[in-house]
Amino acid sequence: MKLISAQEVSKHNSREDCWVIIHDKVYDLTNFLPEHPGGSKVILNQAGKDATAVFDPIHPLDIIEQHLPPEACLGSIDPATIVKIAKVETEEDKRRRRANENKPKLGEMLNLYDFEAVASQILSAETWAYYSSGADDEITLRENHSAFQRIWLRPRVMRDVTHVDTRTKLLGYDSSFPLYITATALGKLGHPEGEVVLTRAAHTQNIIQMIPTLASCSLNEMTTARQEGQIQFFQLYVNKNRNITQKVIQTAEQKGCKALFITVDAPQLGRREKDMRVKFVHAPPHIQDEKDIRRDQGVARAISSFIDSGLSWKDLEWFRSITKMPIILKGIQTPEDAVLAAKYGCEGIVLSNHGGRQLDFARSGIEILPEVVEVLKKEGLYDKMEIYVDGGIRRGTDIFKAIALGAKAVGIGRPLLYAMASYGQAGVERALQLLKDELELAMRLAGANTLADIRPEMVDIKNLTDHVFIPKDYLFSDVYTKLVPKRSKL
Ligand code: 173
Repeated sequence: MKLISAQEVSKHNSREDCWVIIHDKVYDLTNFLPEHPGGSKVILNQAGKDATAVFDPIHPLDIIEQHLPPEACLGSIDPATIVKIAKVETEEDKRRRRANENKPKLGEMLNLYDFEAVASQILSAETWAYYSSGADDEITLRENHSAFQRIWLRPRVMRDVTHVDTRTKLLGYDSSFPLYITATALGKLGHPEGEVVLTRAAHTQNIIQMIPTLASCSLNEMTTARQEGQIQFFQLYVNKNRNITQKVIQTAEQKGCKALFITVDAPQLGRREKDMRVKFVHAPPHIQDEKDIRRDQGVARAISSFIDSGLSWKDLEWFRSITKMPIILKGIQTPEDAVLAAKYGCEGIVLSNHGGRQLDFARSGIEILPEVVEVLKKEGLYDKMEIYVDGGIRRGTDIFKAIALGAKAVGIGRPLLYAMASYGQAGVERALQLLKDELELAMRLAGANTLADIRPEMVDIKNLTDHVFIPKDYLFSDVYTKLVPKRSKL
């Protein structure tokens, strides 16, 4: 391959002539600029320079082969010509370095909020804003957890709880307890290795990982990181270009994914103002003119333009025709749609509002669970599908409540990203272990030896749909960041 000097690359630094270095290769991106889903501006900021550090968290490696013609790669950078510039530590870098050096020992993490508190200090302002944000006023984001606090327990005693077994099967696959790692985008913003860290932790803890369409790691990296016997599901964002959608689904299936979770609650991405706002604060002054500000909608919106807002029930037949994987709809929010999913033959549904990131004032998955179960039972459809719930799960008792109300398992997203960002694989493993231990304790104290013993009579839901009285959640309030981050005043 042709060797190109860094000095040569630096000359091609304009909209008309734009070269960048990514992983030691030189690319001519001039023609690609208008097509870049994240806009041309982010590429132009890197024109003539090494873009690897900016590229990596947002793009899986194989994206270059998929989207650029081979001739866009001009050659390799001549290593002898690279001038290493010592990185100057900014105030923000210093703050994060200190937070990392002074963080508590992993053993001091006693619950999921502890990880969240550490992550809020360690992550960059941009990543924290992106991961933690919810839609609009973040009412649903908070409601997802507070809904669990409107469910009280009715424990049974004297039941010989020497042995408690939390094991279950999800879509027929073993899981050490009724929880899976749900799909979350852009894992490398939290950890340099990205989603494969979750894959490894899922293996040691014997739980299932749902692989995201918009992971930082490539599908190949995540499926290759899987160990013998380990199970992965696949989360799909449906591309407007159905040829691409078909290829994505079939590749996931070939690479061993066992179920297809189609996200149905995001025909357009919600407004996450925390995510949008932080961009204005941190964007360099020359791109803060009004036109650019209006276009800058945060990282998620930039990379979500491919999602098909035309997705409809009639597409299910087509999905069925191109894959043998069971189909689960992720983001069902009413009994009406749960019934439709069953009638269309789906193997499962996830009662979810996308972690409070889509429609604000959508009700929580746990709140609609009893209604969904009741209606499905009435229609004779309850046994046709598995029901999952995600959003707001932070405690073993939350899992207990979901199982009591008829869920097969719960999904968990952000808390594991926070554990991964703070302590890597060991952090994720500890977070999962804590949840499992909490569930086991709740089962023992409530008199349930197995998941089948967790009965609807063990929960009191008479206040569940009451949205007036909400107990204050002190743990959450301590961690919750106001919409204008304090840090931005630095
Ligand atoms: O919630 C999200 O941030 C999300 O699902 C998403 C969707 C598209 C692009 C990036 C993230």
